[in-house]
Amino acid sequence: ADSGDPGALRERALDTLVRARARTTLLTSCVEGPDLTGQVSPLMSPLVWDLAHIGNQEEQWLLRAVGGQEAIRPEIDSLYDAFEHPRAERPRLPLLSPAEARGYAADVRGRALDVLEGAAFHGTRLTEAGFAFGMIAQHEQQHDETMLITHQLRKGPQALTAPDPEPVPWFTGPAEVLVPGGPFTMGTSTEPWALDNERPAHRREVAPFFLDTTPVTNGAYRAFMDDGGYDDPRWWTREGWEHIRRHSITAPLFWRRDGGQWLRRRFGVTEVVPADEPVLHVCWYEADAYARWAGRRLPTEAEWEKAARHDPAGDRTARYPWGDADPGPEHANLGQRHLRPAPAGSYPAGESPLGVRQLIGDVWEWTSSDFAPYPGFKAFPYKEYSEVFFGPEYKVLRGGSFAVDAVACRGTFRNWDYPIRRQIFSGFRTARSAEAA
Ligand code: AVJ
Ligand code: FE
Repeated sequence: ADSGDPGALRERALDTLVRARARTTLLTSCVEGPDLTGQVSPLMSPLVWDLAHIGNQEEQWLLRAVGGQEAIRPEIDSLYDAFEHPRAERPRLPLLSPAEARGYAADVRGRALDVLEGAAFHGTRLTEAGFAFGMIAQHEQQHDETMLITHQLRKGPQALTAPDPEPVPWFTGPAEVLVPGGPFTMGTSTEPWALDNERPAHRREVAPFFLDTTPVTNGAYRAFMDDGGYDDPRWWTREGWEHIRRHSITAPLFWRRDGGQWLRRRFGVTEVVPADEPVLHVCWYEADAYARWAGRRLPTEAEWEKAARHDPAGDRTARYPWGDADPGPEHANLGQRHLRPAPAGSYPAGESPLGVRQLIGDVWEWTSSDFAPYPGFKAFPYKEYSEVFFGPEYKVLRGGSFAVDAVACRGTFRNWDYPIRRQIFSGFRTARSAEAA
């Protein structure tokens, strides 16, 4: 974790901002022309919108709020305000061109690094431990993940490459792990760059339950499909059933049947669906239906976090399943190092004290929980990050995916989306309550 040493904080902030910008640059320079300015789906922004929005958020928080500077181009704020313009209408706005957007983001970054140079890391909540710099690096990385989703949706030849994760032997450990009941500490009041919805730390009672050791694999999901899972209303909620019928959904997004096998399109390349990989691109309704078919259920958000952070030996709650160390390549598949999840059972060094694997990285995991504030929640620094989304229409996802950078991934980190969404890098694992003996 961070020391309070300003030199170390400055270096960490700089390193994190530089890493984010390298990824943004990669994602916005491997395609050109209409692939930057056009729209692949009404669900997504043109890549050039994300790029200038990243710069605009950085300008608002690091230059204006922290640095006390005047707006560079106040007239563009509204173009890049996510609430003023829904994604579907963004390609028709008078957006900055790719060259202008690059120039603007680079200009803002240059000035932001000057602000960082002279920043104090205490005094206000925004600057305490470099919070604003961490928040802006997380914001950029979140948009980098969004842009990677846009790349996955894009038709056309491959533009991105990355090495595959290490192959591992088929996982033969126990299918599930018993998480003992009792209270644990959920959320955080001490993680310096944790966002508002992760706060404050509070005690949560969780009844004993069993949790899958690994995320549900494509092979396991195929068994549900082959058993007629998509044709049997018993497994689906009413809304889920109506949704898959209306949209003729019969397989995860990007899958296509080819004779006896299933193929999927992955960043411009078609491949046979690998049986041992965590299932990806399923919506909450599909995850929930699979779990019911399997005689199980999705874990609650509190169950997920307890499995990821709580060590029953000593009643300790850690930052990550493996302890308090920042994520390294041995712990988890994060940061777009690979363009796919690693096989189920990978990363033994990242397992929890109870032996649960791949809670962090690989695939976002749907939970059964609605997105709601913790007791004592306070919106900070703006209501539009979390507060306006609280309510039953959003489901919580946990743990991050291969497309999430370590700066935006913690045992406490909360993501949310509509239960119909599946262009995101979403998978799941299942749970069951432990019966009282
Ligand atoms: C937390 C991923 C739901 O992408 O809508 C980006 C993150 N907030 N800019 C989103 C976010 C403002 C947010 N999610
Ligand atoms: Fe944003």
